[in-house]
Amino acid sequence: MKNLLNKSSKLLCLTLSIVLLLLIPAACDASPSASEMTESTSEGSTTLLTAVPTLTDTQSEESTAAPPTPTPIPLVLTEPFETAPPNTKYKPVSADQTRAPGVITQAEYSVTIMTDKLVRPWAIDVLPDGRFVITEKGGTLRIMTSDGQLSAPIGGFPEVDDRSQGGLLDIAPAPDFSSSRMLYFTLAEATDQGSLTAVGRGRLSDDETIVENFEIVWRAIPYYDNSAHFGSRLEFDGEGNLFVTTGERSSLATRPKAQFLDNGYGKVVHITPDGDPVPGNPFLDDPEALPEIYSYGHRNIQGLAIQPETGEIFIAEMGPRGGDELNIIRPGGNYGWPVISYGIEYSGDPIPDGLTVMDGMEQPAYYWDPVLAPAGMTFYTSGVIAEWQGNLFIGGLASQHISRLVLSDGRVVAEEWLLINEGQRFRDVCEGSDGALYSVTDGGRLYRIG
Ligand SMILES: [Ca+2]
Repeated sequence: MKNLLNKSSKLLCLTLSIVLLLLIPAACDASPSASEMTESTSEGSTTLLTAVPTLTDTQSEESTAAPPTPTPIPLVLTEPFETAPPNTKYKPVSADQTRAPGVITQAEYSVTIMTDKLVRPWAIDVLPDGRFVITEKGGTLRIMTSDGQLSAPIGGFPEVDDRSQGGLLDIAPAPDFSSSRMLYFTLAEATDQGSLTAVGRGRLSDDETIVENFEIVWRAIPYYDNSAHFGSRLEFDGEGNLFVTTGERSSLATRPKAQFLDNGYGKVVHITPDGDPVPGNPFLDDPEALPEIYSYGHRNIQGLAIQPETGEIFIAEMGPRGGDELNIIRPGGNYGWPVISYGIEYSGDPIPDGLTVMDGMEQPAYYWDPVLAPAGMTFYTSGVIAEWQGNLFIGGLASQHISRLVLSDGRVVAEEWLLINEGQRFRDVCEGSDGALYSVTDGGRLYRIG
């Protein structure tokens, strides 16, 4: 293992032109007690490994104990991290919609490369026992222990289209994994008719050498023969159903389908574990619509995270040249693509009429220009690094850093860039049971940050 100290704090402090102190109540509702949070900034992580409750522990605590008093977390704000000129001349609808003030983590943390032996990893998640499950794009699963021991590749999947942006994609252990051993995946299913984004599931065998009885439960129809914009992410909501994200398959022929409800392209869908529409879905009464659809008008969604306290659904989607978006998903919402966008074509042409706002279409909560190329993301819930609590961490591909977003009432109040000197495309981020962040990169690395 290679140990790297985070030096970005020092570098950025030199560039501080303005230091503001903003007091924001910590999102403490489902977090460790205020005293645990205070301890966590001054004590070693070894002690805290056992002090930090899991989300389940916390939720059960909530039912018996009074909510902890919110602790003010001072944010040291700086100039925005982004200094490059934007690709477009578009203006945000509000000043906080892009280029938020910079913020710098005050707590000390270390950055460790746990392994560099992964082969095109795409997603990382955590099992109830704290071990990590990691998908590899070519169609294999790996398991890693908290001390970095990596399993052999685990198979059992159908043929995936792993060209370009396809492959075995996201993973989510079933909420009852401890008893069922069921794992859920998204993948680019390869067939003679072309490929599509699919949701499948299988059981991790008792000896952990294969995913057994794999079956596909949902397909983002129709099939199409290319290898781009599959999305996708999936995550269980609080009721045991799945939110799943897709992409619009990139070509000029398929792009308009994001605006129509008769197909699975450029959508957030809400399905049961069997792949059926969830009762209450917004388009159940529309005979023209796929009943699984929850929101539409998306381009290519590779980031999904459900806010653990409010249940709000946050997604990050790839924009074209400029115009990467952070969206908070409203049932039935039209998120605009390809009618409105804060980006332009790679050629420099507008998309298609240079519109960024339209009645009946949702505005992004936040956008990036130039792009981050946002991939997997997670909310940080632990109290180990108290100032990160409630923040959203997003892996950046083109940008080659991890973006930390500080949120307040659904708005981005500050953004920090982490791991800016690693030269890695950060594909997914998750929170470990030890309260550290873990991230896999296209280069095959798994980082521990905490
Ligand atoms: Ca949009």
